[in-house]
Amino acid sequence: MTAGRRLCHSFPSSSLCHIALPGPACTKGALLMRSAHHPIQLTGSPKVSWCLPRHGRAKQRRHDVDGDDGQKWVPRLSLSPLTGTVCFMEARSFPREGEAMLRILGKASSINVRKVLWTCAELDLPFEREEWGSGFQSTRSAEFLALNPNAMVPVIRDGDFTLWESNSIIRYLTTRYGDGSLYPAEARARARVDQWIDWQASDLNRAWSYAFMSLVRLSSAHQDRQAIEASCVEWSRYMQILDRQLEVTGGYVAGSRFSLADIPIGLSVNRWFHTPFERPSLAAVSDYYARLSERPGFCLYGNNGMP
Ligand SMILES: N[C@@H](CCC(=O)N[C@@H](CS)C(=O)NCC(=O)O)C(=O)O
Repeated sequence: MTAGRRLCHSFPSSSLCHIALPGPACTKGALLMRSAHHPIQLTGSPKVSWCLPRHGRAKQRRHDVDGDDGQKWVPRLSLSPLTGTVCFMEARSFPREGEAMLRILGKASSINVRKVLWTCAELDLPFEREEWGSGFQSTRSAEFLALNPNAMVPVIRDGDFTLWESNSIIRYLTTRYGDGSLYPAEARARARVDQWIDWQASDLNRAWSYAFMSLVRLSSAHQDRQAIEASCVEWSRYMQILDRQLEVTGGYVAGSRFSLADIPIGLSVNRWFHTPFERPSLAAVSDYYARLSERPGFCLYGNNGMP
């Protein structure tokens, strides 16, 4: 899927909004609507019109739009975090008929692939997934190594653009397809999100590595008792840092609202709860896990029984 032109409309206070899609523009597009307190009317060429109920809440509906110039458009509505009403809308072109959809290469059991899958769910981004990695197609094949010389999943192919490294992929997808709410553009807000994403990939990941390989993967190369103990102690120490952060925000890792950082961190918390060892009790982490479990994307790809 490739991004095309964007139309953006803000309408903070009007009670009836008219959005003109560029015409002739729509063919088999989808109108993706979330909840709204104001009626919204979309008009396009050919004419598209649609109204949301005044008191609609947390609804998500798709409507096909037919057009005639080979382009698809996806209007999106965003809600104001303060009022809960629609405050912003953008329409984005889908690829032309016959263009490739986003491809994700990697097995669904991989924590790094699951970061990408959950991000797509948060973005309502359609994708095709192919099974690559141990147990499936080999990442050591010439075909795969040409995409990622590290022989690791995930890899994405977005049209003619190939990218590896899970955290770079989720940043790319939210930058290209998001509306700024998951991955803010403002420098300090973005840096705060990046800080936790990088912390997960470096310190936290390194801390759990030996214990996870031993206790979950049952690797014969990871059975040294002292090394397991040391890894568990270090992992717990980092989780206490996370617990203190969550006590401060009272919500999510980078602040009071869900952000891109919650995807790698949420998957890590899921791993913490699914690894069999004596964990210290961390109240804020437990509350956070419950909060994340209300999100459909996390239920599908995070808290789905896999460590
Ligand atoms: N830093 C990489 C690490 C990727 C990674 O470790 N992938 C594992 C699966 S979680 C892998 O590809 N293992 C080899 C295999 O399954 O064949 C990323 O974040 O994308």
